[in-house]
Amino acid sequence: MARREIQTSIWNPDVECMDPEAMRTLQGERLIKCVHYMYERVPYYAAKMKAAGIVPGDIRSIDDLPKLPFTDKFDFRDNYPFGTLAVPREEIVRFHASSGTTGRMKVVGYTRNDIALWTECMCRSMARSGVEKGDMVHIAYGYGLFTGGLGAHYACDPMGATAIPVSGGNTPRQIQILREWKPSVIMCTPSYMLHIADEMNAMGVGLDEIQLKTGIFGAEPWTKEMRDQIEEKMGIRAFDIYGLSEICGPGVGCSCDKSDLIHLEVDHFIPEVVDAETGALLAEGELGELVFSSVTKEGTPLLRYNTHDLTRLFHGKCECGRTTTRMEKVTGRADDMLIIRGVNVFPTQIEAVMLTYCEVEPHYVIYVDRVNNLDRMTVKVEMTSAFFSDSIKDIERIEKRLADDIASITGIHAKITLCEPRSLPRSEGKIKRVYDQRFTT
Ligand code: DLL
Repeated sequence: MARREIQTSIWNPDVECMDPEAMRTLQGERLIKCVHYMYERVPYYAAKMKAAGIVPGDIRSIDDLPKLPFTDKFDFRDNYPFGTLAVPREEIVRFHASSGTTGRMKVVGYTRNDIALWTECMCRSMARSGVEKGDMVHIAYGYGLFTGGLGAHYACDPMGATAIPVSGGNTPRQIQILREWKPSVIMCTPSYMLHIADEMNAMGVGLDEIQLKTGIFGAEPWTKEMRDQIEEKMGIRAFDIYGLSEICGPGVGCSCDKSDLIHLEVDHFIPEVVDAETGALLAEGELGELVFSSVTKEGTPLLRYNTHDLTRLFHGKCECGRTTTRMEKVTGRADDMLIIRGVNVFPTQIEAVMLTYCEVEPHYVIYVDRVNNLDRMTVKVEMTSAFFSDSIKDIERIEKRLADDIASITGIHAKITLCEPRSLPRSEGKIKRVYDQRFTT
């Protein structure tokens, strides 16, 4: 079925299409203000600056940013719950939090201005993805401490769009709403979109019964191959929205209709990409860890916060007319990287190979364990219903071909097991794809 037309727009052309030099000046001014603000109000960051022998006066322009010390998830852990706040708790109108690998939640406080700033950024993302006045927006990101649901929700009002706060879960009800209320926009994780698509198919709900035109997906790594599958299965355009709780939630950036790269809201969140080992600043186009300075936030501002997400940055004007820095799709974070027999492997590398096969579905799980001191990787992936009915010989043939193709990309030979359709676990939010049993007792 042909996709419905979408009309994208530029929410804030003054900023999104700003002359790059003027943007750097603006960033510099905001950075200088933020450094003073943090130094005076946030003891843990003042201590870091003192330890690095830096005073606020040392930061005179955007070029001085690399002089500043990094922040990390450990700063949230060490200052849990409210020690990262730059304002008295009474000025915070909302908290969000995300669970971290440190075992303690990363708690982020928003003042009224912070909520307004977040909303502005979300409006930019949504306009970029084809949301217009009058659209009905089905929000299937979770509502709660997770930022997905409420972040999307608050932008609907200024856009003149209607929010449907469905939240995640209860898939039959999601489908009922898609079919009976006919929203034009959906927002959820890409893995949940695929699950909804499969359930629609199983229930015999056709694309002619729904009226979605666009989807805004994020909160987890996903490949271009996964995007193509979503666009085809749902008959929509699929956009990539990026964000993290510590910086504001969704809306730190979003792709446009002219490229796969993600435009970042650089007037508020100054990006850098640094070498994972040395922390040295990397040049345009080099792969490294993404670092943000959220220079206009009041509640929990952060300077040089290392997200550990891996990407590359690109400057220069986009075909869509925007001039803001863009980043490559985040295909994983340094924490997601598996080291198998000394070789670095990202789950998204495996996904990209598998999704080129018409015999399998984009539902997979990766297990890693250790047998006789040797790492072993097993990938379970679902077959399509059509292929499932084929003979055992064909199944073995595809398993071998997949294993060979994955080995040629990653350098690791994985055991591939094709499973029955609809047999692997599904997710209603962020999906867990990797089960690493090597480090569990
Ligand atoms: O996932 C915020 C969000 C909600 C983004 C809804 C987009 C849509 P956290 O739970 O703090 O916040 O997780 C942040 O998720 O550092 C990335 O590793 C990953 N992530 C988020 N968006 C993308 C994306 C939300 N578009 C962490 N592509 C980030 C790849 C993403 N990874």
